[in-house]
Amino acid sequence: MKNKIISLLGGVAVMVTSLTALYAPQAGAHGERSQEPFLRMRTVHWYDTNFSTNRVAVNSEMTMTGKFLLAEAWPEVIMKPDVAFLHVAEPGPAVAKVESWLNGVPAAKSFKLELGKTYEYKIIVRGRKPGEAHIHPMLNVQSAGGLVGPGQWTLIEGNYEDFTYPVTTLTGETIDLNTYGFANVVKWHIIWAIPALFWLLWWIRRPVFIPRFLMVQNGEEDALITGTDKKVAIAMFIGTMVLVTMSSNSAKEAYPIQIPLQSAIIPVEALPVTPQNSAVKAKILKANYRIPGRSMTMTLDVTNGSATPIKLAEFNSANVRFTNSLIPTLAKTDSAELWAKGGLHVQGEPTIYPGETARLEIEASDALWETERLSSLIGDPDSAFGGVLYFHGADGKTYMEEISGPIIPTFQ
Ligand SMILES: [Cu+2]
Repeated sequence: MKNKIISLLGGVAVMVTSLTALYAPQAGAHGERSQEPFLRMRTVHWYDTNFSTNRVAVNSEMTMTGKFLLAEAWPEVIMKPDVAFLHVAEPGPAVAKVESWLNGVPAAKSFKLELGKTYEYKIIVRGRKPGEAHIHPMLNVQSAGGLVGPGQWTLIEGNYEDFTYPVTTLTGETIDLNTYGFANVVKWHIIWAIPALFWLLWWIRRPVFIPRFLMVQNGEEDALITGTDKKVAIAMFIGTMVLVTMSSNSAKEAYPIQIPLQSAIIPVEALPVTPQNSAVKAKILKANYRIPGRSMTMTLDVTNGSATPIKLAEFNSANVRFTNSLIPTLAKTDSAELWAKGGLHVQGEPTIYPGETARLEIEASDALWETERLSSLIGDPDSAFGGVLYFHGADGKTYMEEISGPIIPTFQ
């Protein structure tokens, strides 16, 4: 009876396991939402993101441009962007990066960036693998990982076989990076695999582990390595040295001009601080996240140091844009953005006059808190939020101010 139950349970387990093989839904994203909220809310504030197109043919180009502000509230637990590299986040080799620029400086190497400063980037990519891909600009920070910007669904059309990546080397030769050196890589892997495999087989053809362990235990370790073993080892050593010298010589012959891989860190100047982003100051007095309402409330004092009346238009955090419900003219800026339209409610006098300090009670609510998995910030040992406030001035300019602070969850 007992055995019957066990075999029945076993059968069910096998069936369930095999059924999971039939259910393999398409992955709709590539992990950007699984990043901890503090990594998205308090590191890189991306804005003015623009993709030149959302359809790109294999071998044609798409340009991503935009700016980012590095948060002053950068989390203590991750490294500062002392070594940062501008790149693209994409699911597999959908596009190939052709060029990248940071504040007009070529971004082929890493940069040392400063917190609280603004940078402008440009990344040019080339369509590679046909299909639909979610593509983002990304800042890789050493030991912090990839911090991704807004993503756009991009259709890559054409044939994968047609992909080429022509570049002109410093010696004036034009090569296709997609295939360049591939045969050579395969050849040298095979050449090295032969002695490696021989050496492995030489030892494992004899009894391993337990018998050898027992021989060592019995004091017979001298019998483990024979005279032939020693001769083969010497031959292998000499052979390896000869092979290393030969491969080095053959590379020098084939490529007489060589330079090492470049790995320096380039200095780059941040964008100059404009009066727009220094004139308005905001101080957070209190912030709560209400779990059932999926809304965040903040009390803050805003000091208008500019010469024009201003109104709070947007709160932007982790690439989610909450816009003021009372300013209906605010529009979607691009197809990539996550927009909580009318998700920002401001209580109190909406206009702040020059020289005035006003207390604002604001509420940012939308299901995006949940769908973008930002609400999990309440699970952090250091529950804190960050973001950027955008004020619209009567002079037509936009005034930005970074905000951050602790946040307390409310469960009712
Ligand atoms: Cu994505």
